[in-house]
Amino acid sequence: MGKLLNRALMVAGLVVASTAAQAEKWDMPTPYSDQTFHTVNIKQFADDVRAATDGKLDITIHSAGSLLKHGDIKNAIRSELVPIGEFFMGLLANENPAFGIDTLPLVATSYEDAEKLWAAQKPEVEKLLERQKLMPLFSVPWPPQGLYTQKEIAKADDLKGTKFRSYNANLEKFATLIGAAPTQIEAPDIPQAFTTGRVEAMITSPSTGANTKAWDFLTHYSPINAWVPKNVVVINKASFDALDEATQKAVMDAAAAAEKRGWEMSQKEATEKTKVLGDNGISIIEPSDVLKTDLAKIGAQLLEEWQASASPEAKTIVESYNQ
Ligand code: PCA
Repeated sequence: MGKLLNRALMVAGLVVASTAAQAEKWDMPTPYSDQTFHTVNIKQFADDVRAATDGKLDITIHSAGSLLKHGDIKNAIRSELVPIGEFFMGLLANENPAFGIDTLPLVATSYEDAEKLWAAQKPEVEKLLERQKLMPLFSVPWPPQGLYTQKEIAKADDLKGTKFRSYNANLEKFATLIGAAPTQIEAPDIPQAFTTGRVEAMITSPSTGANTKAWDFLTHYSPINAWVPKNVVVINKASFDALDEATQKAVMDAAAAAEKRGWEMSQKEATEKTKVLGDNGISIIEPSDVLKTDLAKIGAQLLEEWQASASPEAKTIVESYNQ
């Protein structure tokens, strides 16, 4: 809008209308529901950007896969169908193992390790995404992943033959190695998949268990803390470059705050949501030594297979993580 016209509008008292006309409106898809702490966090991110830019950049969150299917979000950002979005980083494990290293059993099982792993992973993820003209803005972990079942599991063999809900390639391999039958199901579809009998066990966080009301269809939870996977918020580089400098700074500042806040929220969730599971009648059972040993063996086997097919980027991550 021309300066003169702008001035005329101001004089006419139409400043609000003129600001609204200049506002950049962005749609931001996420596969996860509104109650999910990641979604609460990105809504705060959008609010922060809106406040810092006086409404010039107005980001609308579309939750639970309502705008785009999980598997389509990354490519939609790439083609600028949407400028920004959130997804499960390990969903790209098939594209490059570097994206899925945080979904390997027993590599990083605590928040401390997860933070170290992200520090090692981030430069490689940045490089890989840059080739697609994408930029990671921030990444937030889910609470450590636990085992949900319809009976008590004393050893890995007890899972043989179970129909197992999966969310990415590494979890699928894990389920196959324990002799279960994996099926890929998105988080919002979990309740229906269980009630219709498509699946009967899963590995996910206390957050997703509580958000999907796991007590309606599951009886046992075992905090095996197998891995600490992450979501990532990715932006299209051209969309970002098209913003003026002050707006770019607002986005980067809000992203840094969201990453910090998200890690804190995740840690709080781990305790709070485990309690919610128990309060709603799920038996929370510490894994037996036998089960732990079984899982460690399967984890080692998976890691070996993974290393045999690891990309140069993935190898770099492992080396820098192990240092
Ligand atoms: N919840 C998501 C990803 C990992 C998690 O804890 C899910 O189950 O799909």
